[in-house]
Amino acid sequence: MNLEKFERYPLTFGPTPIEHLPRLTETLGGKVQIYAKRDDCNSGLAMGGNKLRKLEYIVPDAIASNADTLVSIGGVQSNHTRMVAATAAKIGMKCVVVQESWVPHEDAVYDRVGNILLTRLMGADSRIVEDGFDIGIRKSWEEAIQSVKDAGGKPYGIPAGASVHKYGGLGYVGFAEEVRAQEAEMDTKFDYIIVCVVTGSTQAGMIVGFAADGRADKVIGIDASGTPGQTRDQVREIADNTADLVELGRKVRDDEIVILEQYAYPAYGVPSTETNEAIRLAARTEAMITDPVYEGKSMQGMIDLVKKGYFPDGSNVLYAHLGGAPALNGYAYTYRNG
Ligand code: 5PA
Repeated sequence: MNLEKFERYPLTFGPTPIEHLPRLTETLGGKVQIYAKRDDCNSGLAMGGNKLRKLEYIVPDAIASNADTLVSIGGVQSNHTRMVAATAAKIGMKCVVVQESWVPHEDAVYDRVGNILLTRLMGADSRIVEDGFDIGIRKSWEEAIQSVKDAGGKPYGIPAGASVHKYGGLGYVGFAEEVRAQEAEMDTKFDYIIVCVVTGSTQAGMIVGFAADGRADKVIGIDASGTPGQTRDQVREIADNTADLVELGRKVRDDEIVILEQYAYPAYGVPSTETNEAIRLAARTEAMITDPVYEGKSMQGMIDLVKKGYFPDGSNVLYAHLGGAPALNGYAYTYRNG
């Protein structure tokens, strides 16, 4: 495998810490050891998160294209558009982000706080549109790219979650290499990796990265999209493209793409009672903050799998914490009593 041949523009602090979660481990029975890899603490750029690993491999291409404006897309409380706005500010480009109405929200300040507040603060031109949830290539995004051209600018398009971008999967190949190095240092091996999946490049990158030592099928994707067929297809496409790029030397097998669909209910961006219980448990045992859209659902999935005995006794489970806490502000009413 060859990741080193790709240029990387540093946006993160470096390798993210792996920490043991002893109180969560004990609360869930103590038979499975739970650890977290803290990609939510990966950078000083506007609270960081998983998108920065991806964008590190995309920025050199954006700079080489002579673009002056990054153009991307997400929901109103998108973490990804916050990270694109941060990256644009950091590299001295302009930024246009389309914020689609992906979530049927109830909170009065949903479109003013959290991610979108930070995005606006960093100077991005944030455009709210009515279109509903869809992880694919969107007309609203293509129109935004065209609008930059019409105004005489040079756009560089980054699709939702930086996922179907040609280099979108590389960052999380790097995650797998980082975990292997940390395992050697810690003298610990992780038997399973838990990851939230929506637009797909985080898990697809991990699958390719962990395929290198034969454990891609131990990357357990917890779907939070509620459209798992489309997410799975996108993971497959990105994994194939990324495997070619880094010269994995073989195709990713179907059984190496593990996505559990049963935790995304009732809908993308809407937490269930069980999601909220998982968010509270992680907060109250480890002060580890997860959000109702993404990480709360993967936390819910991991907790349920531990309780059901999915992981054999003695397993070490690594929860990939991908960020996303700013969105909690858009759910102030839901959590008004904690
Ligand atoms: C997101 C995505 P993928 O999209 O790479 O599958 O990652 C899922 C994910 N955790 C997991 C957090 C905190 C995330 O932000 N967020 C999107 C966004 O617009 O923010 C791309 C959907």
